[in-house]
Amino acid sequence: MGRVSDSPFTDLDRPPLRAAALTRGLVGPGGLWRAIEVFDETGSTNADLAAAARAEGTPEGTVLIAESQTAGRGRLDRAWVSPPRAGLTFSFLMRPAVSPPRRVWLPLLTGLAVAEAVQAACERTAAGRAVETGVKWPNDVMVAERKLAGVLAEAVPGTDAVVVGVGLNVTTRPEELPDDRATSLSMEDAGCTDRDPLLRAILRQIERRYLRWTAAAGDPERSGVRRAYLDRCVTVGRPVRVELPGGETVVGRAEDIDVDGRLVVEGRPISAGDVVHVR
Ligand code: BT5
Repeated sequence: MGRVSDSPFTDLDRPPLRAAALTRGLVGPGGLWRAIEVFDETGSTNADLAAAARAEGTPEGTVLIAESQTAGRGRLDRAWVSPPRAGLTFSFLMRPAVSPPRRVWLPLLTGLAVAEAVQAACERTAAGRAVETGVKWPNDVMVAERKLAGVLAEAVPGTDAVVVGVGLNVTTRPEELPDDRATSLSMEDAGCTDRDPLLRAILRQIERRYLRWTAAAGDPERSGVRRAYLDRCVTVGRPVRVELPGGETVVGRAEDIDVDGRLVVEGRPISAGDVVHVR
C-alpha cells in the first residue's frame, strides 16, 4: 500500500489556509491589518472587496483571500489563472491619506514588498541558492525572466478606497500556468512553499512599506520606496519595447522610474503600458 502522500489523487502539498491562525498572527493594535477572511471560492477577490467598499464602507486593512477564483482578473481585462490552493490570491483595501498623483506608488510599493518578502521567506533551494526576485515595471514580481506574481490596483469610484490584489504562484506546476513566461516557487525549487508563512511575511512587509509611505504623505523619496524599487527593478537599464494602451509602441533603453512612478524610456516618461524586455 502506498503512502497517502504518494497518491496522485490527494494534494497534501496544497493544504488550506486558516483565517483564524492568520488573524491571530497579523491583526492587532497598532498594525494595519483589521480583518482577514478566507473564502473557498469566489469570482474575484478584487471585485468582492470593491463591492464591499461601495456598499458597506469596509475599513482600511481588510484582507480577502480566495482559495480559488473563477474569474481572477489581471490588468486591462486579462485573466489571472491559478488552480485551487496552488498559489496565494488575495486583495486588501486601503484608504491612503495621500494625494492622488502619489497614489500611483501603491501598486509599485506592493510589488516591491511582495518581492522582498518572498525572497526572504521562501528560503534556499536544494542547491543552497537564494531565490532572487525582481520587479518588472510596473508591478510584476519576477524570478529571472519569468513572472512569479502580479498586482492589480483599482480605485473604487466615488470613494477614497483602493483595492489592491496580488496573485502569487506557489506550488503551481508548469502545465497549470498560461505559458512558459510564468513560474512558481516550487518550479524555482524554493525551500519553503508553505502558503501560511509566505502570506504572513508578505502582509507584514506590505504593512511596513505602506505605513512608512503614508507617514511620509506618500513621498516616494522620503519613504525610501523609490530607492528600494529602483534597486530591485529588472527593467531599468535594459532595452525595452513598451506597448502603450492606445496601441503605440515605444522602443529604447529604460532609463529610470521618475518620482511619479513612470518608466522613462529615452527621455520619455510612460505612465501605463506593457513592457517587453528585449534581449
Ligand atoms: C496581473 O495582471 O498580473 C495582475 C494579477 C492580479 C491577480 C490578483 S489574484 C487576487 C486579485 N483578484 C483578482 O481578480 N485579481 C487579483 P497583468 O499584468 O495584466 O497580467 C495578466 C497576464 O499574466 C495574463 O494575460 C497572462 O498572460 C499572465 N498570467 C495569468 N495568470 C498567470 C499566472 N498564474 N502566473 C503568471 N502569469 C499569469
